[in-house]
Amino acid sequence: MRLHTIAAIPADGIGKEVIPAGLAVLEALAARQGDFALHVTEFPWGSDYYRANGRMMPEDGLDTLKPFDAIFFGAVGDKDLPDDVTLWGLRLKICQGFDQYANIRPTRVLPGLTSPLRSVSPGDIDWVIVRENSEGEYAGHGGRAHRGHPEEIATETSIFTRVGVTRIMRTAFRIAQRRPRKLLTVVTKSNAQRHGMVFWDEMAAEVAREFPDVTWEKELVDAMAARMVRTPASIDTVVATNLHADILSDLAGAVAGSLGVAPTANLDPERRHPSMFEPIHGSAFDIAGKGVANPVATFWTAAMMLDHLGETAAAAALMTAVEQVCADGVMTADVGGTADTATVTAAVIAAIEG
Ligand code: GGG
Repeated sequence: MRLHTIAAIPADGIGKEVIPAGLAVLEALAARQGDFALHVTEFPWGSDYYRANGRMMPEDGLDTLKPFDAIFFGAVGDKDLPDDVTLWGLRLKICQGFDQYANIRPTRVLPGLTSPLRSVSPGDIDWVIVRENSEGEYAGHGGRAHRGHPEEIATETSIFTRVGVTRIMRTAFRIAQRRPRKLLTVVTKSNAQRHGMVFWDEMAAEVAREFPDVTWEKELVDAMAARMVRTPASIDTVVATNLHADILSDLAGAVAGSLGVAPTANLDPERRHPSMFEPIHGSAFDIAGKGVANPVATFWTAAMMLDHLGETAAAAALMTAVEQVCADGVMTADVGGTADTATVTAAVIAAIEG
């Protein structure tokens, strides 16, 4: 019996609803497969923890998480706390603390779902967006001066390093290389941002020499947004900076039906630290506590976590069950259904148990 240790951090808002749903599905899957087990430890960190302790996670939180095989994360964000406090205090602290520099965001239109774009047929979208997850616009560099005065200034400095850019390029080229079309689009804004973004283009060209079997192209981020809507079938694997890929992947989720189905993996590809798996969506406090959140993004995220842990058969079985339930029309309101979180979860568990 293979044993995997999982740190579960539901955190805020609908994270507290979708992570228990994901854990229930994982438990059913492990019981069904019979050859692996998950040992889950839950951590009550996030905005409620902040209200009680003045911080989003304990000071030694990263040391606590380090021995785990993977982290299963919900969402961060609270209507009464500043977003930058909650984001930097938990999600970014873990991503940057464990150097999870590769954020992988697959997009497909799942069976039974429809894209809001009338021109899109389900097979048109099969993308993987690779988000640089450790530096760039999220480097945290900048400052404020002359607060409250007419001459007040604020700076936010993007930092791109040779190590940071080449390693994300290599990750993206490797992913593109494993996919049938072997096509990588490198997204920048190098016409306007003539230092960091031109550096990205140069690093792409340099790393591309290691992958002669991969076709690659450059695209400006604004043109890429239009292309995702107008000619989605022309896209396969995409690599972009922390901020650009964050924006493009929200668009991708919406184009594929809903952010409620979009998964993500924050990987340390060298496996020096645990990687973290989470739905792309945030805490969605407008629907939190109502039991109506779409758990599909979390189930897909759980499948990515299983893949990472080497449980590829279980990951495939989970995606088959999710696709069957979506095709049967058991869906939440964000994708046109009437089911609640518990109903979708029960249907996926039933499909797993066959
Ligand atoms: N599960 C993803 C999540 O909680 N995201 C919250 C958020 O505000 N993210 C902003 C970002 O990652 O750029």
